[in-house]
Amino acid sequence: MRVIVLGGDGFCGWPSALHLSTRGHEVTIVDNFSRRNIDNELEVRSLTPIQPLSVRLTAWRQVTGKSIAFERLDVAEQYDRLVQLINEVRPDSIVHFAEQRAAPYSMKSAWHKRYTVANNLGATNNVLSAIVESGQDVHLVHLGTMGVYGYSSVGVKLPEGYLRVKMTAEDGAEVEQEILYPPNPGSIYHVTKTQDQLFFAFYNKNDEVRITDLHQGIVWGTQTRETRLDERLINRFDYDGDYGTVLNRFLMQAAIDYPLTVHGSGGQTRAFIHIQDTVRCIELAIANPPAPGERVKILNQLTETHRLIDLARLVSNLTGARIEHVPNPRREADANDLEAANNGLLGLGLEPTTLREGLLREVTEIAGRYAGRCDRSRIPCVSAWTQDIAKACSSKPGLGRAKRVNESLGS
Ligand code: NAD
Ligand code: USQ
Repeated sequence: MRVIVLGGDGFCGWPSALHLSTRGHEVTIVDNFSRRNIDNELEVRSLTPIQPLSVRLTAWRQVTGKSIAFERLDVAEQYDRLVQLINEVRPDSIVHFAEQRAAPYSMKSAWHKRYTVANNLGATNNVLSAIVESGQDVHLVHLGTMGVYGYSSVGVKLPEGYLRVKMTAEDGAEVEQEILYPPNPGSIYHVTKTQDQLFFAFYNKNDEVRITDLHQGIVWGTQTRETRLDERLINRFDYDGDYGTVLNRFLMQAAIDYPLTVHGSGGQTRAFIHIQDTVRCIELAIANPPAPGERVKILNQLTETHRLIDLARLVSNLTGARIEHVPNPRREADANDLEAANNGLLGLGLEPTTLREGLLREVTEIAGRYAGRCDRSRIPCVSAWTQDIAKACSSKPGLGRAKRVNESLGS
């Protein structure tokens, strides 16, 4: 198949592009390098020494003999070039990773909120509109998030996207309907993902665009079979307070003898998936598009759910790292239950990598090996969800973070 990977230089996009290339697909990466520019803005760098994309692509050709094409393009801004590219490549599928994906970054300041909304909604609407304008039957596979549901399973398993509800009509009759599960976003970034869902529902209804929306949990791990082939292919590993996600942060913190930073009680339960399983899910989604005229296919892309404090204990038992409960800069429930259905991808053949088998390898292979590249001053989470929370965090500073919390709100 011919596949365009939007955001193919990023953490999920790069290993997905390599995996699809390995499986014989003709891959074109699109990226505007906004993620690399954000590293410059935040004065951080990936823990792993990621190479410029041209070096990555040359290495891939040298190691495997396979070519991946590249187009530098802003999906949210350069609409005409996007249409032109679709007309030239005539893709069977487009995989859409090209969004600003960090919740803390989206909450740093008014500018960051507006950038995240403009970029993410602009990109999603552009790709859908461009597919329609091209007149081609392209299957769009989008990376959404488990965060669209909020994080409470209200005593039942979160379904895959849709909820059957019963309502009572005026005449007392009972009416049944299936609706999108009520959105309950916890950050501006998560708001954009809930709004993406409405774009999908509309373009699917109006133009019969075939769409799969993958509601992914927190991705952990770094390497996949393909990115391990040569050090020039190494994937990015974000550890800073804005982009680092919780389990990868714990692994890195353990490797550099820094306390594991649990926000609040650690009773928050979240969904997780290893990066190796992410790339497999993308392959499965591409191979199993919805039928023409079928509604948007929503699949929950997670393999396990865990309470954060349990993860911290697991990493601590494995490495001897100390756990520190720090004030939570986010407005979120201090504890929640979370159970979610993931039958869709399991049914298509996903075989989950479990935390227990993968954790130790991550600590030694990546976090330990590149620990020397870590800038400890970038570890604290400095983006507070509200002014009041920023003040509260300042009065109870954890790990010398108070000053920078205030700075972030002023930016
Ligand atoms: P990332 O920031 O590493 O990668 C995103 C890539 O898209 C970057 O290379 C960036 O430069 C590019 N990009 C952003 N806006 C663009 C635009 N307007 N035009 C062209 N390129 C653009 O993020 P990631 O971790 O790889 O996440 C990819 C997708 O998966 C996101 O949509 C995210 O919401 C979703 N997701 C990620 C995780 C996770 O834990 N990383 C979990 C669930 C869902
Ligand atoms: N947390 C800590 N300590 C830390 C960092 C975070 O306790 O050092 C807590 C946060 O307060 C939060 C939880 O860990 O309760 C998860 O935070 P995170 O940064 O790991 O993940 P999140 O902000 O939810 O975002 C990530 C990705 C995003 C994706 C989402 C999937 O960045 O792109 O959509 O995971 S989900 O969580 O299922 O919504």
